Order: sequence, then structure tokens, then C-alpha cells
Amino acid sequence: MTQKISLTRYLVEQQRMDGHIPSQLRLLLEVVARACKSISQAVNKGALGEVMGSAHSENIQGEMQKKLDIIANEVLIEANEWGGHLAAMASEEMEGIYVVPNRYPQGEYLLLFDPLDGSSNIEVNVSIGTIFSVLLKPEGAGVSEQDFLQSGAKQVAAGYCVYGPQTTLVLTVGDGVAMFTLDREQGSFILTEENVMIPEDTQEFAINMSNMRHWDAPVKRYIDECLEGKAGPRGKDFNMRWVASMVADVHRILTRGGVFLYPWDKREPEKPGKLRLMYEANPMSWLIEQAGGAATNGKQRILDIEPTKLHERVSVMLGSKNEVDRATRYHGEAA
Ligand code: AHM
Ligand code: MG
Repeated sequence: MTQKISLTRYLVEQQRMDGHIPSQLRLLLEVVARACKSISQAVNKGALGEVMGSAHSENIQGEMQKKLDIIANEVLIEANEWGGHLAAMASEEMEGIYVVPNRYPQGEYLLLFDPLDGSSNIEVNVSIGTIFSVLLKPEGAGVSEQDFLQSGAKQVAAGYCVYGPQTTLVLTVGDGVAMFTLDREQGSFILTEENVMIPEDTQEFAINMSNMRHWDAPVKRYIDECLEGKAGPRGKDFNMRWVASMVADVHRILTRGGVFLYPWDKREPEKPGKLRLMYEANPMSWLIEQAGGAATNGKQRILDIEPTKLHERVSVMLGSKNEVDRATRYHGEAA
């Protein structure tokens, strides 16, 4: 019988093999995984667990918070604050950074997360997830919001956990992408996929088509050509999927390829996009690149963007390399 490899064992072996996961980072990732298990439990209870519905409060983005958004945020903070591996955390659900309280030792890492992405899907029982990104705190005393403002290329770990028909944790520490499925009987994440690779070409795109009239010309051109199918310039038919949970859409792309677009549009032209750079686009872009795909904002590689704000937004195109390259080229040609 082939032996099952738990997340713990995977991380220990990664640490041993090339030493690029220091023990503090290994602890951090185990703690994040444990928090995801708790969130998965809460999500699973649904209407039986008094976790559904609105919390009747707004987050910094001006979006209504759901009870589960707040629960997931608290689970991540409580799990991570005492271990000594972190200096501070930042979350979609908190305006400022959360510095590890003085009563606990401070570590050298910074953790950013979207505790429950796709929360409009909670009530309708469709996949949602937790997205996270890990940075090293720059040298120096104390910790401030400024310390978080590093490009995605500086991430030392990134991943997400998708709560769907299965709970799956997807992780990179810069050595490819690995997927772990939660074994509920054992209570542990088991390695189920290693060296995940996305095909360079695809016939499947993901975009919220209801925004079409607000798109910029290059996005319209790219999607129009897909819609023209075999008879059009692309010479092939395309399929469309849109879950409205980035975790679920990215998970599909990591599993079978595809391209995901949440571009800037004219609804709120002053905002660079809907999705947040530091805890949504950066971790997803790194995972996608690690799997051989590409991620840009239409002009540049997302991982090269130097953030100026914790909750900065960004236009996102990611997935199968040749499609992302094409959509990015259309932006260049239009400019
Ligand atoms: P959230 O973090 O508030 O849940 O918003 C992010 C989500 C993404 O998961 C998803 O891709 C997108 O918003 C869906 O937006 P829309 O409803 O505009 O299609
Ligand atoms: Mg989100």
C-alpha cells in the first residue's frame, strides 16, 4: 500500500530537502492549515451552526460582512497570534494591521489573508475559500503597515483552501504547487497532487459577462473573439465558467487550465479593479506562475506591482499562459 503523505510530513520533508522552509515558516503553514480546518467545520455546519447570514456590519471595502467572514477572520487571528512565528497580520476584514500582542513572542513573518473569499456564495452552498500570503518582515524594530507593502514577488509562501465538495488546501513555497485534501476521519490534510501544471492553451474562460458593457476595448476584443468560436479569428470554440468565488475559479484553472479575468471596468473607474492585490491577486498569481501559467493586470506582471496601500485593488488576468499573453498583448496594442 502506498503511504499517505500528510501536510506535516510534506513540510518536514521540504524543510529537510532544501532547507528553504525554515522551522518558523513550517509552523506558520501548519497553523494556517489548522485554522482552515476550523473554518471548514464552521462552513460545513451551515444553517445548523448559527453561522449564516449578515453580521450587519461593513468592512473597510464598504462591503456588508457575513457572520462567517467575521468567524473566519477570528479563527485565523486566534490560531496565529500566540505561536511566536508572526510579527503581524492583515486581512480583508480589518482596516489596519493586527500586530501580535506583547504578551506573545514576535516572529519574523507577516501573514495576509482574505478569510472567506466569495462570501456571496455562502447561503447558496457554493464553494468559498480562504486565501493567504506570507511575507518576511523587513529588518528593523517594530512593525508597521509599511512593512507589508512589498511586491508579490517577495512572497515566501502562498495558498488557499477551498471549501467545496472536498476541502482542499493548495500551497506553494516557491517549489511548485501541491494540493492536499482534508481527510475528515483522520483530521489531516493529505497530499493528493504534486507539481501541478496548467496547460499553456485553453478553451475555457471565466469572466462576469454581465459587466460586458462596462469593459475596456481590449477585454471586449479578447472575449468577443472567444465568443466567435470556430468561425472567428481563434478558430476554436470556447466554454465559459464563472463561480463568483475566485478560489473556486482558480482551483478549476489549476486543475484543468483556463483563464480568469476580473478586469478594471467603467462602473467605478477610479478603482483599478475589484479584487485586492495583496491578499487575493498576489497569492493566486504566484500559485498560477508556479504551475506554469501567467498573471498580469493587462500592463505588467501582477507579482511586480509595488503596492502603495494595504487594501489596494488591481485588474486581474490569470491562468493558461498563451491566453493571458494574448489578452495582455491586446492591452498593449490598444495603448
Ligand atoms: P469577496 O472577497 O468580497 O468575496 O469578493 C471577491 C469575489 C471573488 O471571489 C470573485 O471572483 C468576485 O468577487 C466575484 O465578483 P462578482 O460578484 O462581481 O462577479
Ligand atoms: Mg475576497
